[in-house]
Amino acid sequence: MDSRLAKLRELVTSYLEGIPMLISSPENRRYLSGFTGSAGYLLIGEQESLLITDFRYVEQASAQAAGFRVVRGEFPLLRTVAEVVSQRAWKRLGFEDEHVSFADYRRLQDLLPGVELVPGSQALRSLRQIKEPGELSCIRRAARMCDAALEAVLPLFTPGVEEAELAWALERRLREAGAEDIAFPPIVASGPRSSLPHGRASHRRLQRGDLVTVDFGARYQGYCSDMTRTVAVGEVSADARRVYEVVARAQQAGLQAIRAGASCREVDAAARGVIEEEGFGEYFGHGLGHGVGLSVHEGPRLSPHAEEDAVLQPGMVVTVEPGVYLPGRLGVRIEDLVLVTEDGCEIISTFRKDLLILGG
Ligand SMILES: [Mn+2]
Repeated sequence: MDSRLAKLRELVTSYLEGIPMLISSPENRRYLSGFTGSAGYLLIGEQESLLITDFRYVEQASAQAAGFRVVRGEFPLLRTVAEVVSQRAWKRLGFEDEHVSFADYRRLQDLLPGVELVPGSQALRSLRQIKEPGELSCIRRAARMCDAALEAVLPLFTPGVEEAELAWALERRLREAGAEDIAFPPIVASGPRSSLPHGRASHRRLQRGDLVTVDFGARYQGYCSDMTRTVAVGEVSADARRVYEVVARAQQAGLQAIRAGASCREVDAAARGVIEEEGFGEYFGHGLGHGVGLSVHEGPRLSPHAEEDAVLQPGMVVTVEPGVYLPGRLGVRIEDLVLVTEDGCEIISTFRKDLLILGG
């Protein structure tokens, strides 16, 4: 954790002029301290690192957060945070403005009348983007669980099976393979519902001629995986095949555009261009991808709206997931998890991407 704290201090020095930082989001808290409990704050100054948590977590925090002084706080924990800040006579305090609720912000203001609260989320944006080897092995492991789970449930893709049954079968396989949790509730969207980019599994039963989009992920030691495949139940229409072919080509173009130094906007444009040329541009209404780590959606994002100067760096893990969604008719999305390398990318998801015709 020492190198991570050093990275944080560097970010704080360059953006926040060295002021102490209050960390409240569970992902950053875990990333910086190793503490996995559900409640706690980190206070990181130039000289010391404190972890403030409540009775339930004091023992666990002391074991997990090497290098942190654990302070047992009382409810509400922000009162203890304020006491610590006051004792040190800090005049400014950075905080995660994109995570702290308005109510907690007001509470902090009340408890620390003379202290200037400085928004810090922007400064922390790049903190977790480049993955360390240990993080990568967790992500790879979570991704392998997805590959294996989908392979195992393929026989269930037959007419009459409910989307919800498929979702549960996937979830169960992930847990049996050692996932501590699912990364998010699986998306299983079949037939006309496949035009819903985030269609949660429903009680709709598969029918012959359906496209079925499944988007799911595992969590292993805090780290997420994320993969989407679209498969066919029996023969599908020529339109469906055409859309599948366009999305597959767009996905390939996106993968080929990825390398260290590539602009996040340009990678998105590489895939989007293929879809636009085929006349489906207006049916691809989301970004091409996003970073994945302790959070299933984190930076960097691959999107037309990415920061203009955002570029990929070796060690980033991102998804590449173009889609085309024709309302009320059909949808296709294909998503891989990839690791950015110096001269390209390594595709972490290994499940095949040709159109699978199942249950026929
Ligand atoms: Mn995704």
